[in-house]
Amino acid sequence: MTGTSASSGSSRSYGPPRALKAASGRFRKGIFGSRLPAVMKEAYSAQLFAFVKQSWYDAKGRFGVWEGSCSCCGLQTTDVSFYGSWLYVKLLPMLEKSGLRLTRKFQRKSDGWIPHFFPGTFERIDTYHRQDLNTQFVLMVFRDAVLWEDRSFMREMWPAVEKAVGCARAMDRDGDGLPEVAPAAQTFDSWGFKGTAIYTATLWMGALKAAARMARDLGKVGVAAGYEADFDRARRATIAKLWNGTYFILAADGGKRDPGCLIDALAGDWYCRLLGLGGILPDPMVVSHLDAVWRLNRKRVDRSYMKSYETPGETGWCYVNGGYPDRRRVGFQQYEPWTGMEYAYALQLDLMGRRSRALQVVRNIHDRKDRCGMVWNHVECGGDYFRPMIIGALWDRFLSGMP
Ligand SMILES: [Ca+2]
Repeated sequence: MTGTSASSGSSRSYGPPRALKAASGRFRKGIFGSRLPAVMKEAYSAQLFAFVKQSWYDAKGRFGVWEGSCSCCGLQTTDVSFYGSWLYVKLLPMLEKSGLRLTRKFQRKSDGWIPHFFPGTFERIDTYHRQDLNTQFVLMVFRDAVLWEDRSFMREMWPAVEKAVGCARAMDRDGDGLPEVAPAAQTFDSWGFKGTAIYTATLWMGALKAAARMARDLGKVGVAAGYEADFDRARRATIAKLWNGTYFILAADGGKRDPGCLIDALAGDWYCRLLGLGGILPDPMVVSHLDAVWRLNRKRVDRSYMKSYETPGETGWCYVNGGYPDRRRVGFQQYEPWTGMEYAYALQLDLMGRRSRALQVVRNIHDRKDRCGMVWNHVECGGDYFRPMIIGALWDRFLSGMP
């Protein structure tokens, strides 16, 4: 098979056709010949299909994945790559490395802020300064160094990690050890969290835990101790401000508490668990939160009001981004589901020993997309969206036989 370089227009050989066909056959057999549930095979291969369509590798070796089809948003969007890059981080480490190095190259010099995305070119970045990017970058660097057992990559990226942590810390304006969030300045960009938000709080704690481990591994004992003290303080403040006895509420702003139950509230927690760092919050609280999501966020698709991400003919169960005990609706990004977040929820369930529920979530997504003919094209901001590629992490857990 020969391919054509999009950037140069030249024809380039990717190896003998027969060898490529045989390798592709083995790869396919590895998926469909496995003993995993059929729905997992379908769901995983569907995202591989989207990945092939959506990835961009140029003649200079720069790599990125479109956030959505039809050139939606940008390439290698940090807050979406945080999820989607799990699909290829083990399969294609050099591509993942290239993506993170490119992101580091455009880190803001004055304060260490990590860029949001590349707007259809690798020559520049957009100017959307979201608050989750710095902590997500730190967690991705740690993940890649751990998965590849690559101390030199960790060392290479360390200065950028230290600056990103400093940038996130500066967002704590009331001195409680947790960054405050500006409305719409995180991945739920049309849903304005206010004050201390659980999503950014767990990302901050996860980043501190990962950065502390990297500092220890690199012999920076004093830096590690500082991060560990910051982590303990942030953890105490999170539980004091955001735990309601059953689940972690969406946000607290002064005396005002938003009781929303966010599907991926514990993003920093599952990242750390997956990478062998243990949880950042107590197991019973994490399990209780996941159970609350099951009660409050599990809904039947209702196209009378779910209009942004659903397709005609889509029916069945979904897990919306935000649930409320009084069933209020505060915005479309709250009362509708994103499949990438639903897969992240399935992953957390599996990490906490709820495999049958994890599989049920995957099956619910697959069944409702099957009914509307969108198994291979999940829509968030544009089709063939990057975020659902997180299913690669769940696939790896199922494949390795982890309980
Ligand atoms: Ca604070």
